[in-house]
Amino acid sequence: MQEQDLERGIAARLNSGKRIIRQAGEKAKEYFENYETLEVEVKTSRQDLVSEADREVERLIRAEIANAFPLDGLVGEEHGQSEAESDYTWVIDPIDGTSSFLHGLRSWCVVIAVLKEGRPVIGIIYDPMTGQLYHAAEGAGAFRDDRPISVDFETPLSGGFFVVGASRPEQSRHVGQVIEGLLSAGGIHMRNGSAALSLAHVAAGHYLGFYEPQLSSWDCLAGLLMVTEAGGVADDFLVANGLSSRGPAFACAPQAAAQFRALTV
Ligand code: 2AM
Ligand code: CA
Repeated sequence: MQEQDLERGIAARLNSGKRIIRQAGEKAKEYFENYETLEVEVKTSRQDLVSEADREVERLIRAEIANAFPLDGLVGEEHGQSEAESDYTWVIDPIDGTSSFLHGLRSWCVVIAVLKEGRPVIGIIYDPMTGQLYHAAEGAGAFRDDRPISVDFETPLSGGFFVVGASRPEQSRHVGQVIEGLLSAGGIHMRNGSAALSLAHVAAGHYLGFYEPQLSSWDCLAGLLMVTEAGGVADDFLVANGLSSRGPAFACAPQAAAQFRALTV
């Protein structure tokens, strides 16, 4: 299927989502330029941070969506959930990679996923520091700046770059074992602090795979769809977890998926 063949409701939300995410990204970038002046609050742990930037950028995204699609539902990391009166629900993370952002590192992004009748149909990830916009629509492929992207179909696990993320101390043993197995098998471990940006980079063929044992839906739904649409293998996060519960996220290029999966269980 081509993008021009998408059904009207999905095409309209993809167009608006791309406009809204750029606007949100520019606002977030203004905050980032003065990140040292932001007051940082600790949420569930010292690894789970938030600032005015996250809250205000989410407000902007919510206001734009409510204006364009007033009946759609909305779930966001910072301001909770509003129920849908249409078939569509938007799942947003104003800043994914907040820890990177608040430490002055450039690996963070804005994330939007859209569900239709509970199924992810759109994923949009915007990297304001490079101006690159990644998007995918169910059945229509994955794109960076409107040009098609695909996973790396060539590299075996050995020699490939893999992201293994972790944010909680109780996962340390498990994550240590996954990284040890990966390194022993000749894989290379990398991490940039943003699950969504990492998944976009799997979809674009930079990283071969991604695994994190506990993520929220807003961190990973857009990126998991993007990897699938780019020819990769990815978990169906919502089958195993609800929209508001945490769970594992796995995505990989097909030729390395079984071997990488075996290292994560
Ligand atoms: P965030 O920046 O939106 O919080 C990095 O390992 C990934 O984990 C990021 O996508 C980050 O999203 C997320 N993350 C950070 N703290 C977390 C926590 N306490 N629980 C679950 N995910 C978390
Ligand atoms: Ca966030």
